[in-house]
Amino acid sequence: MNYTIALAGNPNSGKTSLFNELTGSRQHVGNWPGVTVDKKEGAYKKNKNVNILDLPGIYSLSPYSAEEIIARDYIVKEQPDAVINIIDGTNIERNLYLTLQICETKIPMVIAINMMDEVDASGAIINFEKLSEVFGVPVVPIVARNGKGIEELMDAAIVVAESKLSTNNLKVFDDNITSATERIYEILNVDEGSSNENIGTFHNPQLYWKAIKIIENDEIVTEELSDKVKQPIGEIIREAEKYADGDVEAKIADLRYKFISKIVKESVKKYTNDSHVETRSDKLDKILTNRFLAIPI
Ligand SMILES: Nc1nc2c(ncn2[C@@H]2O[C@H](COP(=O)(O)OP(=O)(O)O)[C@@H](O)[C@H]2O)c(=O)[nH]1
Ligand SMILES: [Mg+2]
Repeated sequence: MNYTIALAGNPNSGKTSLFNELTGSRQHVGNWPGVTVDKKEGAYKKNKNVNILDLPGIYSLSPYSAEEIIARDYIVKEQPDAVINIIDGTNIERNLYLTLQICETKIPMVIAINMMDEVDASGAIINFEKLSEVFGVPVVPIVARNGKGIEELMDAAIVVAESKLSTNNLKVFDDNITSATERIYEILNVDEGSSNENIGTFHNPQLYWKAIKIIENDEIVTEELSDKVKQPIGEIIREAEKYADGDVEAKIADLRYKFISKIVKESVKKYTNDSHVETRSDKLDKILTNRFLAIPI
């Protein structure tokens, strides 16, 4: 099977370092259509059937920059077989904001926690199993700069691409936002001519993603709406705005930050006392018992 695996992450998370380690010298650099943003592709050096694509570095999937539009159009419309979401392990809280938004697209995903050399040197301990349990996808520690952990990462990414494993349905939003999103989803679903049976089952992840973007007041997605649905959706948005003190986008961002902050509290320990620092073999044990790495390839 041929797979395309896209690297997505914040600027400076180590995407290019990982891309170079994975592809070696087999790289093709072009441009995304119509813009002067680099498009880098290359074959995985251990398996030429796997194509690696380096997406532009971004902080969110909101359409505020050319990079964000490119990355999200690619993930949502072209749909790679899997996304490797690369996270700077020394900055997990900030990096998870993008992770949550990639989760919303329901694209098959693996999380790579990079800069593990720096994380280890700082004495911080990241609970990969816990993160993996929360997101429902593999979480693999790596050092992109020297290639440590990247084979395990690619093994996990290929399993995820084969099994189309997307993340858990995370309960990020509160009841009001959730209900507004569900109602928008149902309107879009009927408009697309889907049968009634499917209403409310969220069988169509692309529509659910659109519903979230609409409630977030995303101009690009909103402009694409048909006249027929604009009015009933507008009512739902106005109702949601009342509840969110006029700014649903800010409310949603706030709910995402709260969710992330809870995850980080549960899964990252920043020890300063040396006696608490795990030994290397403790860490290796943890990595080897990661349930996803036990999947035979
Ligand atoms: N210590 C450490 N530095 C890294 C690692 N991976 C990348 N870097 C450094 O982090 C910086 C940003 O990396 P780069 O690959 O350019 O990130 P990009 O902006 O996501 O493409 C560079 O200075 C890299 O050398 C790593 O695993 N450990
Ligand atoms: Mg780069």
